[in-house]
Amino acid sequence: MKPSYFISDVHLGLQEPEIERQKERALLSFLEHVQSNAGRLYILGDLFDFWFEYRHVIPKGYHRVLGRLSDLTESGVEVHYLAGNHDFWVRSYFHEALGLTVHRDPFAEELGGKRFFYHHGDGLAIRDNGYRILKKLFRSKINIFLFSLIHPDLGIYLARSWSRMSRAYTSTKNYGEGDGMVEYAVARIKEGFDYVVMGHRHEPASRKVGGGTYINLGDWITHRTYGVFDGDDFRLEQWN
Ligand SMILES: [Mn+2]
Repeated sequence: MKPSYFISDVHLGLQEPEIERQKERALLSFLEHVQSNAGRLYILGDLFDFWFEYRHVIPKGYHRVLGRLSDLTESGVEVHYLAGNHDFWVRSYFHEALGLTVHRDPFAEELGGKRFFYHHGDGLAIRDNGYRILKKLFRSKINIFLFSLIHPDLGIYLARSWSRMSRAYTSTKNYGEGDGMVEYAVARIKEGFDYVVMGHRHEPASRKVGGGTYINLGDWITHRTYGVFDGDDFRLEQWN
């Protein structure tokens, strides 16, 4: 089988323009590598620091990455995109224009005879009811509709400021072992999954637990890590 590649938390658009250019260059070369080697690519959330898709408008500045994703699917690579907490508002564009398979919720599948479970990783922390309420508000159809009526220049400006604040806030919280992700993975592994793959934490991790493996893909802000599964082994590597 052709290997499958996994990334998460690229957070395109988060940093200063010069840093964003470097990150984009690295991501484009990674995607080129994926195109010539992979059977599948999994993007497990927060590809963008903020993405909102209007009926007729998409955020500008990402055409190279979007074009490369479209090249991937055109050349026969299956691309799965699981929406994260920063890019939940994907609508039909990624599927209809770029050919990706979009998942809004955690999903499972069998890959090379192994059972995989994918979850972005948000909303699992113990005592994080505040976030769980916010998540319901952000995902509510009526709120999404109301937000879509704000002019994009204002809407995207507000959302980007909010997104930065939220990230600054999240990074001051240290959930440590209480981030709920390992516990969640252990529960899925008990149900019979071999691999539970997540992002969101921005800290790469690969840990054997109870006959399975918990993977955290890290991020592309500081680590530039990705996962690769060739049918036998899941490896976490760094893209240079
Ligand atoms: Mn996240």
